[in-house]
Amino acid sequence: MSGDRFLGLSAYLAEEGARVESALARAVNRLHARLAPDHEVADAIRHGVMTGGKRLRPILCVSAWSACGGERTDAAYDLAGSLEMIHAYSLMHDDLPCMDDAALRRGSPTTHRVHGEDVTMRAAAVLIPGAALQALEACNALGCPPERSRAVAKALMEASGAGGMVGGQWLDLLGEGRVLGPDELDGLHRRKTGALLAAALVMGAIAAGAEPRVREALERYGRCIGLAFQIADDILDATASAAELGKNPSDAELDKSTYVSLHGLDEARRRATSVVDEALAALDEAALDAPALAALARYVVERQK
Ligand code: GRG
Repeated sequence: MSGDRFLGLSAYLAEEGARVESALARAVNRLHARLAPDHEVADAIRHGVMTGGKRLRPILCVSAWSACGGERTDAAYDLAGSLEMIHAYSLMHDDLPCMDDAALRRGSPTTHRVHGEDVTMRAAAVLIPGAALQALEACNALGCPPERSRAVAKALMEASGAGGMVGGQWLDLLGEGRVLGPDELDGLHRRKTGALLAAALVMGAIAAGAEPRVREALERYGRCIGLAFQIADDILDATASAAELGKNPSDAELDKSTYVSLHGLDEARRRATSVVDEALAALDEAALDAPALAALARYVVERQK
């Protein structure tokens, strides 16, 4: 679906979501083939990757790839799926008793509640190199020159690692039971949630060979929607029930600082709107015909789960 055929966000999310699901099913099958004797781990991977989710990161990646002139082939969705594999591993680990000790995720029992802690830890670990390999193989299939493939894999691993998601999670765990300052909270979420969301845009742009000006604008867009996404998450956490969100426990129950606890509900809403405006301005700067990316920026703060 190219920019000029954009028929609204609901249709877009449904169509793109279905193609992401197919890519993830291919990814899980590839891992299963490699893991043949260890069925328990394979089943836990399937549970962690295939049980629901909005698939926002891969949809953003394919949207950026397409906005930069890439064709929506299966390989493009395989590339995008690598982000969801990292996201899925992080949620499987995040839900473990040694972290958030969650019983429910996406309206279903968490992976360790179904498959046990030890199996879940191993299954999630398989997804990390699996995602890096999948990103590289997808770049090859897309015909990317080697330096582009390397840059894509680097963007994925940097966003996932100590300077990104894992580092942010670490700060999050250290911050439990303590009131964080506004800069600390921004820094934590820039890493924990924002880095992977921004990488989704950057990976799509790099793979498509976008010029630096466009890539940088998409990265700025990604950072802004990363922040907007987290503020919206905190607002939902404070205003919706566990049943509506399909997850528990809430951040308040975990004694974590949030944008709502720090700034109040009205100011959190104002900030979310303001960073979405910044994201839309970044898109304008890039002069991309990308109605899907504009609609996704609004969706990030308007979503109900
Ligand atoms: C060893 C310190 C250490 C960390 C391991 C567990 C971990 C790595 C990272 C956790 C990162 C994490 C939980 C980030 C939260 C991201 C987030 C806001 C998740 C919800 O994302 P959605 O709304 O979820 O996109 P769906 O269900 O739609 O996929």
